[in-house]
This record gives sequence, C-alpha cells and structure tokens, in this order.
Amino acid sequence: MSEAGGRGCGSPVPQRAPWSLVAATAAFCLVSATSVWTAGAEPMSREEKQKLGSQVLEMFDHAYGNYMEHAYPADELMPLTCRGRVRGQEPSRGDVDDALGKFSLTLIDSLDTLVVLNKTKEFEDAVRKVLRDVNLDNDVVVSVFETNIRVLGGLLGGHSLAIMLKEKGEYMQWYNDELLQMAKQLGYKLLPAFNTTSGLPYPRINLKFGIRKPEARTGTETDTCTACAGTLILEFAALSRFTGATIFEEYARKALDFLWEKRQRSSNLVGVTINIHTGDWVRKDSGVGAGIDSYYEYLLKAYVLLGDDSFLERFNTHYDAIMRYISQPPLLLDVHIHKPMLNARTWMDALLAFFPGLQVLKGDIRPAIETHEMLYQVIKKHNFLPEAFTTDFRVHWAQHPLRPEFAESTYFLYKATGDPYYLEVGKTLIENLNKYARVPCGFAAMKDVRTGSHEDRMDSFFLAEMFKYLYLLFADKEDIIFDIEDYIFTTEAHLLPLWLSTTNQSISKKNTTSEYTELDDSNFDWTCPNTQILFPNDPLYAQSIREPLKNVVDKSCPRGIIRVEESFRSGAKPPLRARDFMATNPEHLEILKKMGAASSIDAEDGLRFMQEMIELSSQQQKEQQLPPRAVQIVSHPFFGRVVLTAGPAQFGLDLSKHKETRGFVASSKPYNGCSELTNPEAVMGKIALIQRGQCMFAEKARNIQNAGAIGGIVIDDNEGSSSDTAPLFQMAGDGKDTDDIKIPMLFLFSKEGSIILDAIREYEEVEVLLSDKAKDRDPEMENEEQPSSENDSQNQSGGQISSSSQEVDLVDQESSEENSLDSHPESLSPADTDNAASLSPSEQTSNPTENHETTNLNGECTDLDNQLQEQSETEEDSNPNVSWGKKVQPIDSILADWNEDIEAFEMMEKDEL
Ligand code: DMJ
Repeated sequence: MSEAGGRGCGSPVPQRAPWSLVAATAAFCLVSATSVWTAGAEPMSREEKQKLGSQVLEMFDHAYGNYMEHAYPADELMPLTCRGRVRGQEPSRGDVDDALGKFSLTLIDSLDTLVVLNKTKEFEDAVRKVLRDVNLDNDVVVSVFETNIRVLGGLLGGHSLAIMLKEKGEYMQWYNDELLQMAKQLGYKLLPAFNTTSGLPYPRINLKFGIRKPEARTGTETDTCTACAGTLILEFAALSRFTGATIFEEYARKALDFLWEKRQRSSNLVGVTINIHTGDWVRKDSGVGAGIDSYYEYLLKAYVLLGDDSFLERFNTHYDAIMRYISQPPLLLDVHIHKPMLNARTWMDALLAFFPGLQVLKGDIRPAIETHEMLYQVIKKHNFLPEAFTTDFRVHWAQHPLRPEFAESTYFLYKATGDPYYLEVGKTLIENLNKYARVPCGFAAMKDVRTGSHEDRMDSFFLAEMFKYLYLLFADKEDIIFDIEDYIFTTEAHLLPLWLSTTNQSISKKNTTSEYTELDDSNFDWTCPNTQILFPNDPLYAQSIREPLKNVVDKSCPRGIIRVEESFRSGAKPPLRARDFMATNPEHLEILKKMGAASSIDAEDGLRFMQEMIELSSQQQKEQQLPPRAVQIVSHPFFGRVVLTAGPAQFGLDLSKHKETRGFVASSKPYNGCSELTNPEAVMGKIALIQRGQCMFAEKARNIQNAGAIGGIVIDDNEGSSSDTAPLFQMAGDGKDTDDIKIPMLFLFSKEGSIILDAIREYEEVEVLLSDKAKDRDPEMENEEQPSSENDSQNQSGGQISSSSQEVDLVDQESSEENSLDSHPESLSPADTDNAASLSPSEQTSNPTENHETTNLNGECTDLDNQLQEQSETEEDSNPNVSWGKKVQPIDSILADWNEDIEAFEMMEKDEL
C-alpha cells in the first residue's frame, strides 16, 4: 500500500487515502461496492464470469496473435488485408497517422495488458522484442500527445510490471531497467516540443530532428488541443520519479499551470484548442469529450498519484463548472466558455464515454450511472457507440474505431456499485465485438455502424485498453497475478505504481503558482461522499436511476429542448430555433432583426440560430444523399465477417427498400463493362465486377444486366483509393431515364475491391451479399465449410433479385453530358458516409416520430415538444424538397447580413476573455 499524500477518504481527519482502493478501481472515494450492492440485477455466477473472462482472453489472442503474425514490426495491423500499416506505404489518413512512429506501436501499447491477462511468458518475449527491434530515432513526425500516452506510457507500464515480476522471483530475472532507459530516451526526444514561451508543447515533433531543424518538417503549428497539452503529467512525473531526472515532471507541470491560468475566469471552463504562443483560446467551445477529455482526467489522477492538493483544487473547480453547465443529465453537451448557458453543439462525441468512469473516481455516482445508461441505450441501438450522435440520438458520425471508453466506465461503475447489471453490459460488449467487428485477421473498426461495414484498421488502444478493462471486469482478485489496486491507470490504461508518490518527490511543489494557494477552498470536497447518500438504504438505487432512461433513445425529443422548456415554463417566449424558421413568416423575420442587437440574451439566441442554420443546412444537404451500402463476403473462409463500405447508385434496385441480393462474383469482359459483354455465360446469374472508367455507370449497368448479371460492383480504377481516405460518393445516372436498370449496383474503392479480387484469386468462388446493412452472421453461415455451387446459389432466394417489386427510386439528377469525355465520365455525387442525418428512407419512415420525439424522465413528451414535432413533421412530410428549398435558400443572405453582428459578438468574446 502506498504512502501517497493528499486528502482522500476518511473524513474528518485528513489522513492518508486508502490507496489500495485508489488504483484498482481508480475509485479513490469509493468503498468496495460489492458490499454496497445487495439486490437488483441477477448476480452472475463465478462460472459465468470465468467463461466471459476466458472469452476475453481468446479474443485478445486473436487480435494480438494476428498483429504479431501479419503486422509486426509495423505499428498497427490492417485486419481486412492482413498486413501491417507502415506509414508512408499507405495513403495518408491525416492526423490519425501521427500516432504511427515506426516504433511497433501496438506491441509497446500491449505490454502491460499481457501481464494483466496473466500472459507472463508472452510478456517476457514481447519485452525482448521491444528491446531488440524498436528504434525511437526514426525520421518521422509524430503527435506528442499520442507518443506520450501510448509509447512512453506503454514503456513505463511495461517497466512497472517488469520490476514487479522480477521482484516476485520467477519471471524477468534478467531485466535491468532496459524499458525505463528507452522511456528516458523517448522523454528526452519529446522535450524540444516544450520550447515555447507558454510552456505548452508543440503538437508534433520529429523523432529524429526535433522541432527546429529544417529537416524536422514541423514546428510551424500555432495551436494545440487542451488534452494534447494537459495529458502529460502522469507519464512525465512517473519518468522523473523512476529515473530521478526532474525535468520531465517540471515541464508537464508548467504546461498544466499555464492551462489553469488561461481557464475562462467566470465559467472556469477551458476551450478545445489554444494558441501555444499567445495562450489565446482558438476554439472556445468546451465539453468533456474530444480535445479536452484527458486534461480533466489527469488533474484528478495527478492528485491521486502525486498527492498534490493543487491538482484536486483545480479538478474540483472545473468539475463544478462541468456539472453546472455541460452536464444536462443524462447528456453532456458542449457549451461556450464565455457564455456557458449557450450550447455549442447539438451532438456528443464518443470520447466522452470515459467521463462516467472519471465521475466514479471523483465519487459522483448518480450522474455517472445516468450518462452511462444513456450511452448504453445508444449502443444497444447501433451495436457500438458511433463517433458522434445527436442529442436526439441519431448517428452524426457513423464510424467506430473500437474505442474502449465505454468499457472503461462500465468497469469502474461495476467496481463502485458491485451491480451485476454492469457485468451484463460487459457481456453485450463482448458479443457485439465478436459478432460485428471480428474478422479472420483480427478485429476491424466499424466504418459505419449503420451498415455494419468495416475499416481496415485496428488501433493499438484496442489492445492497450479494451481487453484490460473487459478482463478486469470479470476477474476476481485471484485471477490477476498482482494486486491491481497498487496501480493507477493512465488515459491509455497503462499501469503506474502508486508508490511513485513518495519517490523523488523533491520537485513536486516547485512550480505551483501563488494563485491557487490563495484560493478559497471552502467549497472543495476533501472527503468522500457518504455511501449512505450514494446508496440511500436502497439496494435498488442504481437501478432506480437507470430505469427512467431505458427508453431515452427510442423516445427522444428535439435537441436542446430541455433549456427551451425551461425558459418556456418560466414565462419567457421560447427563442426561435433554426429548424422552425420560415422566411415567409413576418414574426420570424422580426425576431431575426432583433437578434444580436437588443440584449445579450437576444445575441445569444442569434449566435445559436446561426450555428443551427449552418448545421441544419449541411445536414439537409446530406439528407438528400443516399447512405452508404455494404458488400459482405459470405463464402468460406469469410462467412460474412468482412463487410466492405460501398457507394450506392441513384439507379437500379434500391437496396434500402428490398431484401439483399446474394450471389457469386465474376469479372466481366471487357472489364470496364462499356460494351456488350463477351463472357455473358460467366456473369449470368452472378454479381458482375466491372472497373470504373471509360463510360457512364448506367451504361455499365445496362451491359451487365443484358448479360444476365443479378447485380454489379464497380471497382475504382484509381489504384490505392480506399473508403478510409476518400469520401464515398453515389453513382448517378446518365441524365436519361434509368428505369430500365433493375439490378442493384454498388461502388467499391480500389482497396476494398482488391479484397474481393484477392479472394477470387485465392478461393476461386466468392459469394457476396449486397445490402444496405450487413446481415447478422449466424452460425449456419459459418458452418458452411464449402462454398455452395454456382447452381445452388442461383436457386437460393437471395441468388436472384430478391424482391418481386421492381420499383426504382428515382432521384432528381442533373445531366452531365460534358463529363462524358472525361476518363471518368460517370456522374458522381457525394454520398453520406458520416452523417447520421441521412437515414435510409426505410429508417425514416419506419418510425416517423423517432427523430422528433423527446422524453422527459418519465418517457413522455411535453406539449411543447409535440407542437414542435408536429410542425417539423408537417413541413418535412408534405414535400421535403420544397421545405428544404424554403429553409436553405436564405442562409447565405442571412449570414451576410449578420456579418457585422458576428464581428460585434466576437469583440464581446475577446473583451470577456
Ligand atoms: C485512447 O488512446 C486514450 O484513451 C485517449 O485518451 C483518448 N482515447 C483513445 C481511445 O479512444
């Protein structure tokens, strides 16, 4: 047990915290909650927990084994193409690639997971490989934040457990702090990033050349995110305390001090991005998700690890502000730092799913249960948490890169409440991962949770965090070979020992500013909440908090309604919302004129209105586009596990309205499909593969249809193109009547197309399913050891166009005659790949009220909600295009008129900062 300083549990004497509770659950203010929970969900038997634990181990082996076999020493596994992702050899994905430093990222990030999962032998091998193979001196520009949390954190977590094992006397007897030496080398490589007047680090650094040298190719950036600058203290302090080199902790403290200084003084919130030279907030919106998340996490955990009260003071100040402005239970909504009553967005991002876990650490269980339950409802609807979802729980960004935050919060809530409900939640996560993300070569990120399509990506945090939290959720004390309660989890779930708090702590108070020692701390929580209050003599307490939220996703109300309702009830007229605006309504025009001119409240309404208009406009544009489709490979050895993101066509069979089309694939001759096929016998009754280019998409469709094909897949001729890096588009017609095209047509980028072409080369017969949403894999599918014969496939119901109805959805298209001379003469329009607003027509009509209802905690909509709902439904139902036109048209002119107001508003913001 550690002797860490600071005040924690155990009021009234400010005694040492019972740190054994601190790390394991990271719940420093919680009693072991198994003693708290006494009833509610059915308890899970030890056998069932062990079964689930073994399942997690098997899944880890599948992910780690495939990485080691197909990708190592590359940074990451590409699980669809079964190879390593080497930076520079794949098309750039932008910022995401800044995590890749050619330093075997996944191996380093997995080190301490191996020990937690009791794979000590594999850990020993992995450490040897890191020492033998990893080079930290590559000429590559990496993210300082990602390198810190994943690589420095990974090396330190590995070192922490290596010395623990060595001390136990069986494994790692040869170990001589080699990982720590590597960590120190890496620490020194990151230090030049801090060479700014503010002390905030540059966001990127060249591992070989640093920042300044011309060869560095970085150092011109002016902005960084708050989390990027504020998520260093745990790793840097650990490095200082392990090695005695104080400089790392000093630099990390200085960056934190600067961020604290720059907090917006009246709201006590921080923005998302900050200028590293001037300290001005660049993005003044504030939430607990992307861009800020781990800044808050590290303030509280720095207090836990380092025992420095100033970190707790800062955390509590921010937490108070978060709960006052951002928390709108069960939602956590971004606001403006200087106008914190003004929502900055109408959607939430997936990263905020860590927050309930942090609230457990803080000891604030009720809102943690609420937010977690809301997130779980979203997951139950989409199988995974989409990267972003709206306040009425529609998908906003449809990807899901297998993020671990929700599993993390589930684990901490289970530790805090002991409620077996959270074990059932964990079981669902395991099932969904196996059912929807597992592919023959690992686990693939979801490209689109709505279609079930995959991305060729398995991020290292999946191994660093997901398996750790899932395993620990089901593990009993005796299932782990060391006492996890002696450690704290970093944001990447790396383990740092709590005894560091008393080691080499000479510098811990050096850089404290005078200001926060003068703060009135009478409002700060120094002691833990009373469990009698947390669980007030009611064993069903947690359940009673969750219960009213059970239908929150299915019966959701228009966004932002809570605050509108509040003002309505208080007698004030509700502000004009963008979605309700009608340019023909004189009252609306009058309100518009007033906005920004009369009072600050009007100005707030004006700013919100403008934001909503912009969002609405882009949403509406996307709503007119078709959502992406899925090509699922169902034959051996894929059995439906690989799902490729495909672009839809504006002609042919509409897969969102008809059953999927299933069939074997065959290449057409000529491959471009621009003339009558010379191999009709090969494509007859099959899904024809055609190369993009040389003629219109519709022409290709007609040629393969005439040859007897039951569907078509157009494969991009731009080598290397991929839906990971290029926006998907829908194939438009040729400007003529396309009613004659009855078969479904989908588009695949070159990389996704080659997965099918490679499969043909290897397995000859490849069967696919074309659909709007991947079909659930069932055991039957996987039991089909051999692909069925060609004739069989034609006899299957799915082997033909599946529906008797031959209606084709006509989309108003513009003729693109001039395009026909181009090498890509097809008519293109962007497809909605990432915005939930474009639900498929079937989704839009299956539950017409779904997107407009909201619910109070009793699951009922209020009168106001219904009025708004009716209004918006009438407008949309009558004629969507007309209503779009009416709303979209005036935006530009309105914005132009408002330029002055915006400038005035910005001046106001500046003055207040
Ligand atoms: C992880 O790398 C870390 O948890 C980080 O703080 C943000 N989230 C990713 C995984 O989603």
